[in-house]
Amino acid sequence: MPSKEKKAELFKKIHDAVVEFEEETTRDLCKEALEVGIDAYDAVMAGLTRGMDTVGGLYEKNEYFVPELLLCSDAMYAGLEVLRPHIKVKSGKVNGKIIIGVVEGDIHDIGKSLVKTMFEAASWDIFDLGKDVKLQNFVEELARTNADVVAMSALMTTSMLAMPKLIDMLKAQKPDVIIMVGGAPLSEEIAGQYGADGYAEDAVLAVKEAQRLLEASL
Ligand code: B1M
Repeated sequence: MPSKEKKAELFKKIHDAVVEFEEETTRDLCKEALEVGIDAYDAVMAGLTRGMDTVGGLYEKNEYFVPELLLCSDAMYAGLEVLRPHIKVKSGKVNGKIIIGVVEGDIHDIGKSLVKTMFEAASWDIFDLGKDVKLQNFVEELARTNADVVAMSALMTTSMLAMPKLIDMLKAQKPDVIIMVGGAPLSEEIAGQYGADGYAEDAVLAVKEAQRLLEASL
């Protein structure tokens, strides 16, 4: 096992590579992290995701603009591709079927992809609709798959406003479907106001909450 210092050093390097949009370096550092025995999930959270947090701060300070955000996102995704197959999540007593997507008007899909990765690692059946998904597409996918859970993501205070309408549409289609919402502008309180069954602050908690809600519904 790597020392605490070695881990911290590699996380910092991964963070910096994302911030400096060095796609190839991010990929290589993530491979190195796996080779030295670092947990893949820790590398995602302490390296890649922290990098994106810093990028967000630079954007807010007008030091980075949309082109830089796109390049940083590419670096983040390059690292995630390396780490994704190695992420382990404890499976619950039951694993369900889940539809996941980013609501219409919103193209931020990094968080959604992390959530999807965690559900994959927990052996759920996943139907990923992608980003900027028309509300009707969620409803049609629910009719097609009869999924247990629908998880919707939004990163903007504007796009999240579509969620209550979508929740009504989904509940009309399948009254007992479990609906979860997430994304930076959401909160437990807003989820309740929107009529969602669950909310999760991050990708790992999303799996735990979905497992809890599904077990409670059986
Ligand atoms: Co834009 N963007 N962006 N952006 N972007 C934000 C969101 C913003 C907050 C930046 C800012 O102004 N401070 C702001 C939104 C403001 C608002 O709320 N109104 C913003 C804006 C304004 C915009 C544009 C309008 C900019 C423009 O064009 N002028 C435009 C929007 C276009 C559109 O969507 N229609 C835009 C575009 C982009 C890029 C394409 C360049 C790029 C996205 C690339 C991509 O996703 N493929 C981008 C990025 C990278 C960001 C920031 C910097 C980072 C977002 C991110 O990936 N975070 C962001 C600023 C910030 O967040 N500080 C910003 C990392 C990710 C891991 O976190 O997505 O929160 P997050 O996911 C977490 C949790 O939230 C949770 O789990 C995840 C992992 O633990 N979670 C869920 C997420 N979904 C969940 C679903 C669940 C459960 C948990 O289901 C149950």
